[in-house]
Amino acid sequence: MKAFVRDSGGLPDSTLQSAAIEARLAQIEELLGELHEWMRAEQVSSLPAQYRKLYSNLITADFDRRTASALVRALFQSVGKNDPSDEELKIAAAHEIDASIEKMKESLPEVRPRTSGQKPFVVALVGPSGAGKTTMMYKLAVRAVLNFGLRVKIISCDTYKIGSVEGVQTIADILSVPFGIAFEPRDITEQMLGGDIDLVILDTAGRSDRAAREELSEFIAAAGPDEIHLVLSATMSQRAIQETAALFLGERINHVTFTKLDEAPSLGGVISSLRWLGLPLGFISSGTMIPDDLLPSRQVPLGEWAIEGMALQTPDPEAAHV
Ligand SMILES: Nc1nc2c(ncn2[C@@H]2O[C@H](COP(=O)(O)OP(=O)(O)OP(=O)(O)O)[C@@H](O)[C@H]2O)c(=O)[nH]1
Ligand SMILES: [Mg+2]
Repeated sequence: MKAFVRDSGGLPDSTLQSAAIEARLAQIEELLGELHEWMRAEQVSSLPAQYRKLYSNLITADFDRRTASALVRALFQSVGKNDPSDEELKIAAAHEIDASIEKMKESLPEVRPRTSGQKPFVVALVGPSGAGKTTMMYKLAVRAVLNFGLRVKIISCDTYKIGSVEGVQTIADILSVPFGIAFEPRDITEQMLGGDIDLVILDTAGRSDRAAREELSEFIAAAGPDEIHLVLSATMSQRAIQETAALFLGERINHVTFTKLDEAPSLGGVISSLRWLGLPLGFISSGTMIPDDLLPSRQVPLGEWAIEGMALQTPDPEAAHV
């Protein structure tokens, strides 16, 4: 037996030592995390009762502790001396939440008509499966046509699922929006040729295995998007948002667009994750009506919805759903 080998599993001393150091570091990290939590809780526990109540309401609404504590302390700094009523505090909290979130300046109104040979403005949608990308593509297309008079083409590079191509064909026909299907990245370039398209909305497949992500990068490179939205569902847990976002952050993402706000029991997770992702909120989708259930983030009173609950729209009986 060699001198440096111990009985325990036959591992060299250096390996055992670094494993021990790693375990110790993990312990210290955990302790520091707990200490931070405790300090945050202490900072909140010294505040007047109405702020503590607001803090626990935010936690119940799925805000993470860091965000809830930061919001409540900022509120106390700004309105504390006025001794606000519960109602005033709620309104101030809604404002504070909105002010703490970056919201995108919508680019569709700024898209100019293209002349022959000019590349269209390209908006790409990426994200996990079932997040609502394809639905968002239709909504954005109809919004761009109806509100801004743009000549739009939708291009789908999701050719994996049975029926997905036929689905796009059918819905694009119903909505009277030209469409293209890209089986390979180079198809995208061909689909964008011609001077009669101002805006392309690119839908991608919601697969997240490594091969699929590499392929996604190739599609994105071929499309050269002006804007990439990471589409996430507001019903996802913060942990799922964190892990999913990590998978897609290799792409040059500009905005996070949230769907299914109508199905989310609370919005604390959406707001907290926007803060730690550090990306501006793009669009909001709150149902399947086209295009009514789509709002650019600057028109969304997210703070009010988070505090008071969302006012659901009265459904338009004439509206198309997807
Ligand atoms: N309630 C609700 N349902 C939505 C919303 N957006 C999309 N959906 C529904 O969610 C389901 C999935 O939407 P898709 O648009 O197909 O999702 P996707 O991201 O394209 O999914 P993959 O193509 O599988 O990656 C569909 O049944 C949509 O009707 C929304 O804002 N609210
Ligand atoms: Mg899809």
